Amino acid sequence: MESKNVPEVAELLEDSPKNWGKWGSDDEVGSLNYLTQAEVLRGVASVRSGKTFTLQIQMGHPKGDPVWPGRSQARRINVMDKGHYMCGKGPLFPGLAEYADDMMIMYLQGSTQYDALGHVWYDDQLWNGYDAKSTIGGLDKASVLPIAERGVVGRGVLIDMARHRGKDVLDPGETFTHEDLLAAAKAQGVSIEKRDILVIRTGWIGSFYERDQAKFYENFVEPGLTHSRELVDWFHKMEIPNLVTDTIANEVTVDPVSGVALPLHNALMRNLGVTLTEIAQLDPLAADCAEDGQWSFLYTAAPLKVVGGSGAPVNPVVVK
Ligand code: UVW
Repeated sequence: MESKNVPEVAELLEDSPKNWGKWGSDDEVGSLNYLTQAEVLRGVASVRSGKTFTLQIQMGHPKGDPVWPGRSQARRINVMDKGHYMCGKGPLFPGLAEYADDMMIMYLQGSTQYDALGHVWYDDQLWNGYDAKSTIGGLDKASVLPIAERGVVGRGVLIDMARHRGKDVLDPGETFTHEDLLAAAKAQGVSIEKRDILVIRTGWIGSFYERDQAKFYENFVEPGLTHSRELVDWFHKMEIPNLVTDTIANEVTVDPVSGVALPLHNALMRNLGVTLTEIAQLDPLAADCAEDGQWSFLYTAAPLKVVGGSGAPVNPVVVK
């Protein structure tokens, strides 16, 4: 992805704002600190009907699972089932109860997931200034564990960019900005409020199951937010704690202006401590929001407690 004219991410983000030190020199959850008890209650106050939605994609879907190119899909392996008993290999318990057992091999970013704040960095420093060497052999600092221990609860707001543009799914590489989000919110009749968990639908992950897989990964570039200083300042000013999207990487894969890959992972996650949630399934939630006109809700999530993990799977639950 590198080319002679592409600046280094450090150069692109030279004056970009940082929240390092804001919550202490040992902080590992960043902008989740904005989700105080008052924010939890603001989320609870948005509940109207009691309808619930889960946002994880299926693991081991018959059509495959969408993953970042180069990662392999999660593999579930049966290690015990009726077949073992049928050929005399099942353990004989007193009372003769039988059981099934299985294991899974997967990338921790290989399903709907939270990125640890230390997942991506530049200039040898992670979130809060931690040394990038602390990632060697497992993340000693800013792993997914503190996010998992804390949990994420607040008011979520869904912005349906695909619907706003009159499409089922945005095009590969199609970009949008915070101004577009605000225009879509206005059209939906909802406001993006300070400290909202920002959930953005592009239709991309849902389309994975309808497309030929080779085509999905061909010249891989997703639709998504694109970097600008104004956008980063907006996230900073709005104190957005968590960005959730139905794409694999939360932003347009390669920024079309600078040519830098994944600049928002650095500008938002490394520098501001915004947690990123990727590969969410948002189509059923979006369809319901379009029907009842309610685009805000209580959002709750807690990734798995993986010690030293650079990310972990999650099944967020939304209550409307
Ligand atoms: C990469 O690590 C490249 O992306 P993601 O944050 O989507 O897992």
